[in-house]
Amino acid sequence: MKKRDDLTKDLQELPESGQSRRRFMGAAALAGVAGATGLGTAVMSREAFAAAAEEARNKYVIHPGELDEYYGFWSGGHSGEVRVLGVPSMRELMRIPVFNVDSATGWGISNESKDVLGHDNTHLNGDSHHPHISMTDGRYDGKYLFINDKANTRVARIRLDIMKCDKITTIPNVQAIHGLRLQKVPKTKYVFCNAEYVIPHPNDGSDTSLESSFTMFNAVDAETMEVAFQVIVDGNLDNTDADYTGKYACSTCYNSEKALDLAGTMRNDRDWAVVFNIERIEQAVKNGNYKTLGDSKVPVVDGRAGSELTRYIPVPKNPHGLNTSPDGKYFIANGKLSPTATIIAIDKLDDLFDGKIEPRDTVVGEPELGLGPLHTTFDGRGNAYTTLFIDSQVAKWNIADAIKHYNGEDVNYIRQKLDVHYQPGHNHASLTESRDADGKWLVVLSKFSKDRFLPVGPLHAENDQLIDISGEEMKLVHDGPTFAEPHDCILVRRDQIKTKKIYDRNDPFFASAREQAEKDGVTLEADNKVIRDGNKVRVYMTSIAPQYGMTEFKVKQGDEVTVYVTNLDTIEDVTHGFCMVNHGVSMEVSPQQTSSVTFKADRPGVHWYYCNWFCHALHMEMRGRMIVEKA
Ligand code: K7E
Ligand code: CUA
Ligand code: CA
Repeated sequence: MKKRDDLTKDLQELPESGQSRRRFMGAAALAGVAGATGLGTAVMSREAFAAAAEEARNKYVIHPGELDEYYGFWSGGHSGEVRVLGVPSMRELMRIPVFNVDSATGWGISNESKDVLGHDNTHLNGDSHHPHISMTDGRYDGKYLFINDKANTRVARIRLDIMKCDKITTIPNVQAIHGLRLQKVPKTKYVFCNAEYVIPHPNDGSDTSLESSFTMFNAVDAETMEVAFQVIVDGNLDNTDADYTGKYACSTCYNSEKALDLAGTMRNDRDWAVVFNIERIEQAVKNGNYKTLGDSKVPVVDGRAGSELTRYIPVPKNPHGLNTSPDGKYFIANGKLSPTATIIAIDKLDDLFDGKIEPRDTVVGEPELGLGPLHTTFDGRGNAYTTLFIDSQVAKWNIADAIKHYNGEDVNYIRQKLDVHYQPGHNHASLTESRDADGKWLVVLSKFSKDRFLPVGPLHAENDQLIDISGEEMKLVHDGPTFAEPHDCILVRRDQIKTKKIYDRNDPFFASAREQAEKDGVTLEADNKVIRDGNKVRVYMTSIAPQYGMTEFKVKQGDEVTVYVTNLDTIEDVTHGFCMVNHGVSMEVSPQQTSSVTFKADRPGVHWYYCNWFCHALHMEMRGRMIVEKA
């Protein structure tokens, strides 16, 4: 095998001389389409360049009034949210607040969002990394999107029909949920998620030693959002993915050393990928072969070395991403500190669990790709695309050829390396996590943008790049700045998502408001009433553009006031808001939605409320007064 440096030089399709890297980058978005011939030649005529640019534009520009072919769901990293983009235009369509507080929609402020987040409001932040869409028989079914919160050890579910978060579960007994993937077959019964850090058990300060510390692999029931089981593992856990039989999930571990310091985490030449036998785990739980930890009732099984529930496959140093190929054949563990990716054959796992072969016998390839392989994605045509963090490149390689090479054949499995800008984390090809992987678009989430956009101070945007992978060559067609910090995204065909245009009046999202109204003898859709219940006051009002059903209501100083607003408009897009001035109160009320918010009326006098979603020519006039009588 050639030395890595030679390989890289051979495969660099970009000339190192002739034009400066800086100048190249400026032209890259347009010139990408010119491919090897155009770019590889130092001189390209102005006409050829313009023609290439025009071709590129027509391919990815969605003209005004046209719709994108794909929905993209982006994690928002430590912004705590999820973003919806159209692909290939890369235009942001919506933001879905999840673990964060959002002033516009009132997420974290309204009662309906607090029902989801928890009314104690203990956390205002989150760190969402991995958005994944529920599946039936290995295909996106468009029902839910699940996402992890590393910051506060949670998993959230978003209903894709209304694009709102409807459930959040805190995973007990562990810290920092990172890798998250879904069972693909026969359907998404479980949300698999990795807790990254080891903690002592019990974690009550009595013992902080590493000997009593471990972490766990977790399965959350996708419908109930309750934790179905937890599996104790050796080492730690990073990323995960599931197979296409429903039987196995696999996670990477970068800290087999269980080290506390950086150098320690790099001590071993190999860490591992741990494979979970879901059937056996379910059986163990059914047979009562589990324990519980602390106050939690979640069944905990032991999957440490020697267990029949897991197998540990050694892979090179500090692996990161773990990706299942869409043909269902392989788990691919990305090397990070090793320039390799490890190809694990899923059809050998039965034998591994039956003790017929050794863990490394499941490895059928270990291609050398470049420096810092983090995540791999697929085009459904047998090629894989791996981000190289340190090299700032995406390596396109052929899986079958990598396997041949591993078996001693003299074949070159690298198809192309493309510069990205800069330091890519995840990449994601259209429909890649499903049987429908269609190999059209590749999104690369670059962690650094440096000089790609107008400077905005020391804090930089990141750079999400769009690459056309429909042909033989990868072609960069778009740069898009994003705010902190999308780790991952998922692209689904637009017909795989069916959204509601207006709310259904029986939507469970505001069922608690309906229940309370029924107890108060109030009809949400018709009544404008103030109900007093001790020092609790419930104000029910309707809204039709551009008016609230009530332009004034009276309460007493010290009352706890809950305002319910029901939007009677039935016209798509006519959303109202409710903002109580100087009370930190704001919320969205979309057509046919009921929203509510609770606050303290602690200051006597006049307090204006107004509609803060532009709804009508007389939107400014949509307002009213809360009169607070002195106690
Ligand atoms: Cu690589 Cu959290 Cu998926 Cu970031 S993880 S990049
Ligand atoms: Cu209603 Cu603005
Ligand atoms: Ca390690």
